[in-house]
Amino acid sequence: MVATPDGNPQTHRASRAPGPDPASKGASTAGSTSRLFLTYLTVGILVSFGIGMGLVAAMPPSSGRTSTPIHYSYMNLTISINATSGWPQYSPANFTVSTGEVIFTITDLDSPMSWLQCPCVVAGVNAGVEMINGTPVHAVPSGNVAHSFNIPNLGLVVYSPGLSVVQFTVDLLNPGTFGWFCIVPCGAGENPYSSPPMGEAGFMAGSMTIA
Ligand SMILES: [Cu+2]
Repeated sequence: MVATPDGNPQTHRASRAPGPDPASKGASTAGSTSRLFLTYLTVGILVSFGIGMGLVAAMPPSSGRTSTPIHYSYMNLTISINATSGWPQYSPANFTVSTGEVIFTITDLDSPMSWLQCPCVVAGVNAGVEMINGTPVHAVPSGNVAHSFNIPNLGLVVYSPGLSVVQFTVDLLNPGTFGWFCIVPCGAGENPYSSPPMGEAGFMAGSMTIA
């Protein structure tokens, strides 16, 4: 095998394809950089436009409606004093609501009661507020909290002041049966935390079925 005159193919190739001379290199690099920039800019604009049109096609602008609940309904609960036992009682205690957005109204006819240890923060309802006699609140004043309506498995917590009307809205999307109860110490016995109607089914506890 005979060696080539310089014996180095790489050097050979390099000498056959010389790079731009140092004087023109700056201008040429700037030129190709700006061409590259324009290419990227053009591609970027085209891609953005394409994505934009795609989004418009996929999500046509709604005709004035901001949210579109599938279905909404009402559920009315009343807290009154049971004539026989003298205990405060939710009615109905066991009920069924439709899936979708449900607007609850609790009409509390029981007398006002102070519960200063009350956590009293509303949770699990739309916008995080309940309406007390038409006024939206995130936390219920503890000086007058007669009862509550809690569904732990839905993260739902609302409080009902005495002699008031409470309203709240929840999105109940999944069917099922959920237990509810009142956590406000409304027991009629010596210990209001443990005596009936606290925890008493049909009075301060029950079940809500979503169907
Ligand atoms: Cu209660």
